[in-house]
Amino acid sequence: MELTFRWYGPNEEKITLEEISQIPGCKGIVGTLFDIPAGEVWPRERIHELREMVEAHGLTLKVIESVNVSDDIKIGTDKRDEHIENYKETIRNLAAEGVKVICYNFMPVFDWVKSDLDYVLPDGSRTLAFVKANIPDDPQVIIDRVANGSGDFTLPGWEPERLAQVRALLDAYKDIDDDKLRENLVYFLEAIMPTCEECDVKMAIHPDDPPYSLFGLPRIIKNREDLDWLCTAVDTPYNGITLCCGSIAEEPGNDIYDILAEFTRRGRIHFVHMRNIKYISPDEPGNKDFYEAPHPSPCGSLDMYKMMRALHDNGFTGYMRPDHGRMIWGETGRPGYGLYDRALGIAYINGMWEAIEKGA
Ligand code: CS2
Ligand code: MN
Repeated sequence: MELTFRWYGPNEEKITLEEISQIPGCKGIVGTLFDIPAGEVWPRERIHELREMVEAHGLTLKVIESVNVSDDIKIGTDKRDEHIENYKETIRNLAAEGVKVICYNFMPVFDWVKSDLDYVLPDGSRTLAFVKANIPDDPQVIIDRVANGSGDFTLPGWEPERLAQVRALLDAYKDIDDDKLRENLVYFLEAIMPTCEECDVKMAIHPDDPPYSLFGLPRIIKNREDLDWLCTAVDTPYNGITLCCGSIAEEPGNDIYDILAEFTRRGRIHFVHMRNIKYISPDEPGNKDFYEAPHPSPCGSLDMYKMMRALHDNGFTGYMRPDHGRMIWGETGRPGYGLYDRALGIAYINGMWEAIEKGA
């Protein structure tokens, strides 16, 4: 298991690589080239530059999050083959610079959705939350809210250029149901798998966040059945999963521990987002509201030890990162992606892994 930390790049971050390199136990950066639009090639020189920057701080660049898949590929327009060729070129360029895992998602229009980016906990810390009653029926309202609530930062998947076209995009998806989206995912994966095998780069899909439909859009990576379908439909270890514990557990009906165990055993989990969430009204039937809790088990609804054991006991050898953190100690910045609380998350995960390994 190798611990990593997500970093958006020098122009997007106020967190420095030096600060990250000082987090004990953190081995690598989960990097990105944030400015390249989905569908275009990531130039080798740009990747090389990023890698040199990262390695100069004693860190590795083995995981990318994300190489976004264009809506043309998700919808299956006549531009998709061109975008797929570009994606393959990006895979080759990444492989040439030593990258091993590519995280991506297949969510239409939006990446993750939360109702609150600044949900205040009793201790004064601020976190991300999903409260159904605060999700408007009209997605435009939430777009405006994200645009106004994320400070100077752009959130992944919520880039202003994309959101400006959101109406047109929602329209373009009107004939895409779950089956059609599945068909398009398989088309994409089958097209790129030979390149992944040749380059030894593993694809790792991020589950839908939240793992149920919003705004009437299709959702296909929500639960155990969906993950099983994915692995079976394109049956090679290069077609794998980013197991985002928080996202999967946002549906309380999902057994996150069993899912971790099964897909680790099947050799399909290449990257893990380790996160705790706290259900806000667990006693109310059907209520799935939650906030993103500090990583330790007692702070949230998930048993972090049980999740880590499920990975360890089934032979997990991939990459892991703490997931979103709260804003604490006066820090401001990109919601979910501050330095301090995520660093606490890494320290906790690291300690737990050492104890499990030595106790085994
Ligand atoms: C991430 C996702 O910030 C986050 O919530 O978990 O944005 C994730 O990076 C993408 O869905 C992966 O493609
Ligand atoms: Mn995640």
